[in-house]
Amino acid sequence: MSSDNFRPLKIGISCYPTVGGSGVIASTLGKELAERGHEVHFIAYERPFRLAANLPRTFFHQVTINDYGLFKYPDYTLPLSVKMAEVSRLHNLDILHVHYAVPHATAAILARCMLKPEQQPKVVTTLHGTDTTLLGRDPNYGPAIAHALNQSDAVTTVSRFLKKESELVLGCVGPMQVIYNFFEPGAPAHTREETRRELGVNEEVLILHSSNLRSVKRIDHLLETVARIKDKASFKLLVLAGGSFEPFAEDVKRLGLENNIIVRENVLDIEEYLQAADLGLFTSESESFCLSILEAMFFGCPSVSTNVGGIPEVVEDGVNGLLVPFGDVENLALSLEKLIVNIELRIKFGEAARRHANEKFSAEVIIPQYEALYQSLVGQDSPSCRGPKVLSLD
Ligand code: GMT
Repeated sequence: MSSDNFRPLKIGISCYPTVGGSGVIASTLGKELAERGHEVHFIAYERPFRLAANLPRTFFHQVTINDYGLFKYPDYTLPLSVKMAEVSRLHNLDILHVHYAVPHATAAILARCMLKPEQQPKVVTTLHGTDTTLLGRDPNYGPAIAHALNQSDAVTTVSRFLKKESELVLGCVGPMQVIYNFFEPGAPAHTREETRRELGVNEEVLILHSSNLRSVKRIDHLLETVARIKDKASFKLLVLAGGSFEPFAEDVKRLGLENNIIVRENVLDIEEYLQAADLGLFTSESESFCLSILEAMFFGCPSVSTNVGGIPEVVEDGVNGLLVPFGDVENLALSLEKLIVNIELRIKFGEAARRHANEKFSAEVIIPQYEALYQSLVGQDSPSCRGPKVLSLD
């Protein structure tokens, strides 16, 4: 806001509002943009879970999905596109920034086609991961995703890995810019000691895993890894679950981990737990970035993780964390044991992790990259949907 040539923009943001990294990034981005003086309009079927109410210059527009009983599967893409067009027209949006291609990018392109040329916002699509690595490979989705990316005014990816992967999977879909994920930690309401007490943790090393527990996170490997730690009295594993942990209860029993595992489901105040953790553990088989690792780094908590996807762009192996080939549960456990017993090394990695996170992945570093992209698009022509074929909503 302080810069002389600052131009406030009107920005629409669409994302999945439930627990998940892409929704977290989209809502934090919106909040940060609003704090910098832009007007931000969220468009989704629910208020994004990490978006507080009554933030200045921030608005939420709910998409209503009607289940008329006519169809076997209710449709979200069409009401979403109509709401996007309506918000763009009523609020004069400069930018419509959609997070996770399916179905947001397709809906945005459709919305743009419903508007007169002078009402059309620039469409920015951010790819987050499985929208390319999984759905992009599905012949029932791939062509629609490629079309929406081609028609977007700009496409960003959250890592170099995801950019390469998207080019490989979707072919020539125009230039993509890497803009890394970021985190802006809030201040915890309790002290580290208070949170550890609440968790029942004393001298043990507190290992943290936070995820939506989907199959790609390989919770089977996570549990197998900690089961291989020889000194069971040396650690507790805290699972911050974006969903129910119940399906894994049997495995916990089978592996004799009942006294080692603490579960908290759908927590909103993650900072409380991040500050209490000593080590992170992530066993994913694929990950475009892994926001959870970054969140822990901001609290000086280094991770032991599988060396997959974009993770090596976040963690420097042997500097601020340890990377192990996917599936190697024995070496994951040995790496944990090394950092459990060697407190100095753990602290050294933790400090390096905090420094690296602040230097490379803070809001202060990343938000200006999005602002610069938006400003570069405003005033340019969009790929298509110009001319007389436009249907007016007036
Ligand atoms: O693609 C997914 O699995 C879901 C997606 C999400 O919406 O949380 O996660 C992806 O986006 C996050 C935020 O950019 C990344 O931190 C995750 O690594 C990524 N997940 C995968 O690539 C599996």
